[in-house]
Amino acid sequence: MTAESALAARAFKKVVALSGGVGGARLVHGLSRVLPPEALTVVVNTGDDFEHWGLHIAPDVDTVVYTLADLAHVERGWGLADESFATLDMVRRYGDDAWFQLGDRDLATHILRTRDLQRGVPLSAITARLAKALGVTCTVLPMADGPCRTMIETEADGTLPFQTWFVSRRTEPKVKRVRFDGRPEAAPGVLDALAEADVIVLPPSNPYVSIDPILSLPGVRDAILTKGHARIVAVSPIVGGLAIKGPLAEMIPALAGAPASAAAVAKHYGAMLAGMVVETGDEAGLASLAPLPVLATRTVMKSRDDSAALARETLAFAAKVLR
Ligand code: FO1
Repeated sequence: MTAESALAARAFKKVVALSGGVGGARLVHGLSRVLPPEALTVVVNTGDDFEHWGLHIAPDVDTVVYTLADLAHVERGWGLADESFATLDMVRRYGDDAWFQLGDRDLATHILRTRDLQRGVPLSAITARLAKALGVTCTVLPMADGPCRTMIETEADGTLPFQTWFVSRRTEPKVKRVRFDGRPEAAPGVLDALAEADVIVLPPSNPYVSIDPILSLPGVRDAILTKGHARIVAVSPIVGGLAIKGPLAEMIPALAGAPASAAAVAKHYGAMLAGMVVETGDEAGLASLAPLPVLATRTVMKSRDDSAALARETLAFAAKVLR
């Protein structure tokens, strides 16, 4: 750690990260290694949540919690590392729906979450209990306790629930529009954390289906603008015109009418941005958005050390631009 980045980590008493699944979880893991637990709050997208086999699945919440607990399957990007699929095999034997792969150990999470939801416990309280049991020490908040479902309006196949489009249809139907069904209140703690944050980090998550659901909740944009100056530092999920994982590179031309680039992502967030972290080589396109401060560095996170290095650099950059 350079003296500068160590100082930056200490400069911030309150850091909030908004996160989707794998890309978000990786940077959040890095932030959790650089910041003391009381300084980090992660607000996680629940637009991907859905019911499957009668269970409430919260894929991004689980990806973030498993990653923070060092239990995640790193290459796959979802589920647990030490996993088996005997239940899924049996479901297949019955000739039933096996398009969404729930692992045997992962099922424990969904069973307990569903049981407690049926008893009236809010998703945020359930998440806090499960995360604590797995040894997670920072605060992980699902964005809302009530449903806000990401729906994908496609060119040729009508409107599909997110997981149907993403997993069952492999993101093949071309996207025309993304909408969110439901506008619940933000979960307890979300608006206060955002209003009080010294810096809000947007990790390399998909803006349309991972971050926008969070921004769509009542009061979230106002909480982000509370201090009267931009406090968001975003890490670009587009590297060299491609998405590291997922369908974002095809979604940007379809939804923004522009080639996939870090600049297109920066434009999407607009005036909320205080700075943008991009892969070295991608900074050229951002010149047109000057005076937006840009840090060009290595953003691809292949290891936990990469995640921690990017977290440190992002915080050091944020300390400079928010000074
Ligand atoms: N993604 C897939 O592509 N195929 C799957 O079978 C699958 C199962 C799965 C089970 C639990 C879980 O928490 C996530 C799972 N995911 C799967 C990932 C998930 O659908 C998406 O990656 C996120 O919703 C997007 O962030």
